[in-house]
Amino acid sequence: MTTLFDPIRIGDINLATRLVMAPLTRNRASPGQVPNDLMREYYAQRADPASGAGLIITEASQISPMGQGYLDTPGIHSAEQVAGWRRITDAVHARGGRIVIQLWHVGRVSHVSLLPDGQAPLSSSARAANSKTYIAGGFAPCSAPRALLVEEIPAIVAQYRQAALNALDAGFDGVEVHGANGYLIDQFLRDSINDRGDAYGGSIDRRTRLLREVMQAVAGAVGGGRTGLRLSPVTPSNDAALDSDPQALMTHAVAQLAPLGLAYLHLVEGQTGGARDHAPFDYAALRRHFDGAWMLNNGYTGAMAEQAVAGGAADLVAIGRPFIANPDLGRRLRQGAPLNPLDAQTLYGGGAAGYTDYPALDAALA
Ligand code: 8OZ
Repeated sequence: MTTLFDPIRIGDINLATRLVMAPLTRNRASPGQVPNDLMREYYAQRADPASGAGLIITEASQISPMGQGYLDTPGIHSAEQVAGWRRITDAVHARGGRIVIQLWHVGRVSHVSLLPDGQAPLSSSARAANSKTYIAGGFAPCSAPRALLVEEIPAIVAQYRQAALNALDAGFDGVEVHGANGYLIDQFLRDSINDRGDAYGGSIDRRTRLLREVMQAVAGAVGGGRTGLRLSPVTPSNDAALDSDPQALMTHAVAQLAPLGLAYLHLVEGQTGGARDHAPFDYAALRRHFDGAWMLNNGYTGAMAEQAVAGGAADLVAIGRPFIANPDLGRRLRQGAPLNPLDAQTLYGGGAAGYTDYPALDAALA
């Protein structure tokens, strides 16, 4: 029987365990959206597969200045950002860990104060997200977007490609494209948001075209075996209303990616950070269209994760919030040790408090 703590090879990446640290936005990058030494300490604390994660997926990181939607999130588009990430990947690898970066374009989930020259956010349509983002001074309603012109789309795809190349320069083991949670790619996928009449809107095949072009570009640049994808078929995050047929949409999206030989697919089941049964969706049926490693996420306890791997529902399980409060979550799950509680006040922004000061078991014993 396979356990959560057995090794696995996903694409070209060897992992010591199947316990994954999910991508978690923490808003602690330095000016210029540059990853810093505090972030390095945070990731390094969680990197040793014997005590932490078999794979770390970084916090979502914007591929371009227009891809940013929240204050102080890191980027992967400037030389300074690549240098900052290099120090982090070196620290993770020194502890025997593996780390991929989540490539992010927020689309309409942004605010003019965060964007170059106060531009309007970009999306598939001009429909505004009835949602909030986090800017200097606190939460603010998302700004009204403008629909990307069809001739602007190749440049967006090229930004994903360049970001993936930058990620390899920064020493990452691979990349995960963020296709979930109502951000740009999801804004093209769903007919609740995408009202385009061109080659990127209308039929399922056209709404999945941006995703397909992005995945082809990224996998073409760094190899399918170093490329993953996160999808959230039914999440309502960021005012992403349900698609009229999520099962058909996701099936087509995933089936069309088969030639790329992706390392893994990462599925958020239900409402991200909320109800796992938020809306009906058959994740096991979707899996039948994918040959790579199958990663599940959302609200997993250690017991649920062990059951999912042992029972074959998942090859890997990504756990988010418990990894914030427990740098040694892997060791705690193996030992059945109690978990530190999460301080929700220190999730977004700030310094070491609630970030790098959660105690490990050995520190608690000492
Ligand atoms: C929480 C706060 C800000 C961003 C996501 C990147 O939902 C996020 C995110 C989560 O995927």
